[in-house]
Amino acid sequence: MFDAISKKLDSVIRKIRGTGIISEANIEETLKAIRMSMLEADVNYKVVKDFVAAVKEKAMGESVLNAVSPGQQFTKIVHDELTSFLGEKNNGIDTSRTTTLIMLVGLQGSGKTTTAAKLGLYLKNERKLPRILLVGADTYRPAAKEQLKKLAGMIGADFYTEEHNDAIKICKNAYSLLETKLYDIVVFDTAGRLHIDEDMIKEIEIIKKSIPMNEVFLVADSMLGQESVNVAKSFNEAVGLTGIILTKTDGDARGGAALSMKYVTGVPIKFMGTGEKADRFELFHPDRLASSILGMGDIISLVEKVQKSVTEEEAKKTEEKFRKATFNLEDFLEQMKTMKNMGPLDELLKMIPGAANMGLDNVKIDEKELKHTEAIILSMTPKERRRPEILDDSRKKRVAKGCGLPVERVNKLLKQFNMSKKMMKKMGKKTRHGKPNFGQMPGNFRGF
Ligand SMILES: Nc1nc2c(ncn2[C@@H]2O[C@H](COP(=O)(O)OP(=O)(O)OP(=O)(O)O)[C@@H](O)[C@H]2O)c(=O)[nH]1
Ligand SMILES: [Mg+2]
Repeated sequence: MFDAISKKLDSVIRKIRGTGIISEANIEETLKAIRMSMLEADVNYKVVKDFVAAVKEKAMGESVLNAVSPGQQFTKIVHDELTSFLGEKNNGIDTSRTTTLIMLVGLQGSGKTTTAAKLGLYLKNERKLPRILLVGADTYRPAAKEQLKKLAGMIGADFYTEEHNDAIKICKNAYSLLETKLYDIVVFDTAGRLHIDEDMIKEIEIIKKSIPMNEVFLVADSMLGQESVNVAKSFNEAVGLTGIILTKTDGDARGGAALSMKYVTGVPIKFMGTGEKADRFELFHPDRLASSILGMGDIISLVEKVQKSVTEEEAKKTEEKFRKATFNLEDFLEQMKTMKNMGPLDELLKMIPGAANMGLDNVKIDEKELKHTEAIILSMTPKERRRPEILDDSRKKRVAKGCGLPVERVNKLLKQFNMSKKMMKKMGKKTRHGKPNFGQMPGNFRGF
């Protein structure tokens, strides 16, 4: 859903990021392009206005730093503003209490009942909180309680409701169950209306006052468009929201309107629904979205993936080797093995910043090539692997024969190795100035 806004802003920012000199004219031009692309992505017009004004003010007011290019500096300003637009890093929900009480509110059909089950399943799996109670407090729609009961059964949660129309009483009685039974999570599913009306607001106001809710989440349909900002505002003023859950992000909404809710209300977007099934539910990552919008690739995911396959200590050792230029073919081989454990290379490539830009996102890495590289290195003596420079013509011939590949292939590998060694050394140095620490990544993608 956020692809459209990401692509549009990315192309605008990319243009200016590489710019060495920034004049008032090209700032104006870029701001205009930002404004257009945000409006096209359905971002609320007032939000766009504020956003652009804030970027402009900072861009004009900041003195030029020597260490980075003006384009980079400008990108940083946009990134900061984007973070305040989308929100800071998000952990979803604090579940450190004995019992976490969560109330879901929202318009009719926004996805509250489905989300009650999704949230339960998520907390059960991700937080290892097995004792879940879902409370059916929608007394307006006839089939609502039955729907929730079924979902509760599906996710292995308990269900509570009463056969009358007093939603407040149902919630209070459900809460008093806690005196005798321990639950980790209680989710209260409330009724929705087509439009925000007084009765509905009053009901959820009283429920909220009667029970010490830890979270009040607005469940908002991302297809709602521009109206979503007003909806979020009204609910927030009435009951004080602690978070927003965006549903139906798998649809074709442009996303901008939904994202505007956070900027207008200050209430963070916590989770998003990505499909009808109970497991189609994820934490919302504003920081990752901001990075991907600015074409930085899903660098955090990449780093996490790398961290899983390689310990910090190993990474440090590798980096040290790069810096001291003692990195040899044995390390190269080790590195390759680590990379193999990280999954398909083309998937990793997609996550590298700017990969799409370089046309790398569709590159299929030939696993056969990798095997050849491995075969060549394995045909070398340990001494040759440690000191590739001793490989003269006759040694190369021997290696080629040993692995059954032409000498040219051996030469190609050595050339690649030398190039990547040089490049990694350069990147390792940049680390000292606080630039991206690519040196810590064990995979030398470009080397193959
Ligand atoms: N594709 C998709 N469908 C969803 C998602 N979340 C909910 N739905 C669907 O949206 C419809 C409405 O969901 P409900 O959970 O019944 O919505 P509600 O807010 O409880 O509705 P009321 O109780 O009538 O106010 C159902 O058909 C759900 O399957 C989502 O993330 N993606
Ligand atoms: Mg419902």
